Amino acid sequence: MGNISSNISAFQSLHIVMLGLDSAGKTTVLYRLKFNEFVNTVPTIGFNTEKIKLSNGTAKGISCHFWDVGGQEKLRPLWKSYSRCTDGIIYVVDSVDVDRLEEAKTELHKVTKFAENQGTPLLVIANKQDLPKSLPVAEIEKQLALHELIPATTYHVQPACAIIGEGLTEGMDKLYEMILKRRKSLKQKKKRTSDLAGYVGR
Ligand code: G3D
Ligand code: MG
Repeated sequence: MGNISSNISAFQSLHIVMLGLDSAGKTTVLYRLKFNEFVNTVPTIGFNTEKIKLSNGTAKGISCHFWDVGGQEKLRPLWKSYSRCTDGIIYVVDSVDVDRLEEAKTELHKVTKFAENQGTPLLVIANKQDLPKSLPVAEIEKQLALHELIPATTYHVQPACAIIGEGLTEGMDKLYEMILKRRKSLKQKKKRTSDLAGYVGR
């Protein structure tokens, strides 16, 4: 891990966008990560943005610049520009809102298909696991058809309860791990291309 993590300096921020249908719990996740406590939210009109130094897990000390974009239908056209060329995408799902899982799936697949997002690591947060009727992670994964995402997408599904913060450290650690792996493989690819160019140029 030592070699890989040295690729992200203490002065560099990861750029992370948080998407998901309205009321999934995105803003609750954001402020839970920032203040380590529950903050009562109001529906997001536009976006919230916060720079947060992660305080737990293997990603502890890593700075992240989060963009939490409103999930109401009229705001979803904004998702394309906010998710462009980010280091990671967090997609928050309300695990109880069974009626809107199909809609959540459609919107997620749309986002991962944008050319600039291909290969961007994806953390799906199966939120509200504290509620009695919440669907288990395997069911969320199935209903969102994550196995049908374009092959370049690496993803992890994390059960969570944003209100008490359960699952968020594990989720961020997984996302960080996927981001490091991607950076490493992009670096290797670049090196191979330049080695090849050098060889051909001889
Ligand atoms: P959004 O930013 O995705 O639109 P919010 O969602 O963060 O504003 O949350 C929407 C509602 O879901 C809020 O309740 C919030 O407290 C609740 N919520 C968020 N995470 C959880 C969770 O893990 N468990 C439970 N039970 N509720 C959660 P209100 O009542 O303010 O609408
Ligand atoms: Mg919000």
